[in-house]
Amino acid sequence: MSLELIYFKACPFAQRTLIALAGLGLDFTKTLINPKQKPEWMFEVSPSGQVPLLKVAGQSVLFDSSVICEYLNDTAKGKLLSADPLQRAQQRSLVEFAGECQMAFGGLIAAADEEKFNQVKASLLKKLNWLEGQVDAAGPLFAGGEMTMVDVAFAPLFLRMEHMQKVAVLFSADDLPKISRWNGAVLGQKAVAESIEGDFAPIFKMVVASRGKDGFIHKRMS
Ligand SMILES: N[C@@H](CCC(=O)N[C@@H](CS)C(=O)NCC(=O)O)C(=O)O
Repeated sequence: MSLELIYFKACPFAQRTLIALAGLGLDFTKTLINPKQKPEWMFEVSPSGQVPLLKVAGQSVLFDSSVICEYLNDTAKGKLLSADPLQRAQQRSLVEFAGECQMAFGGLIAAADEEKFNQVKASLLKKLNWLEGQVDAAGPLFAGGEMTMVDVAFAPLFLRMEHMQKVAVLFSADDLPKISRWNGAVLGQKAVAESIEGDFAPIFKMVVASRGKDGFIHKRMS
């Protein structure tokens, strides 16, 4: 069955699906869309006009990264999600939470000045402090040695946080030791590396220039 991923290069939600595809070893094709020139057909298959989209067997289209990742896992009979209903639901909750953290991170990029940046940072850190208590004590990944959907969902955020930390400190390894270790382990995963096309630094720069033009981070990067 053919799988075609429709995506934007800079989209963290699309990156989740790329990680799942690579991690599960599935064959697929990619169709890159320019977010400023979305083709008309996108709105026919996606009510929000958002990526990622997954076209299955050339006809059925799925939208929303968590749904796509779950479908990919089921199709490949993967182990990214637990077979136990309660554990699976807990993983799904964390995938949703990863989306909330990602949105908060978007607020850092958009922050107009340092005061706003610090406000958004405090709210993101509150979420990360809670998350710190959920991470497996032995690691290296969220729930131990095997990659799960929780790792897949947080990987795009960790990649972006790594680039943000080069211009504005969010937290140190002493503040969030388990997350810091987990972050490093996730970014070291082959599937995560494969989901990044070339150097991510210019992609991050482009996102900052477009979503946070003349804002606190944009000025620091220029
Ligand atoms: N909940 C969605 C969010 C997807 C999303 O926010 N996609 C953004 C790019 S990162 C998008 O397509 N934005 C274009 C738009 O809203 O017009 C998912 O997980 O797939």
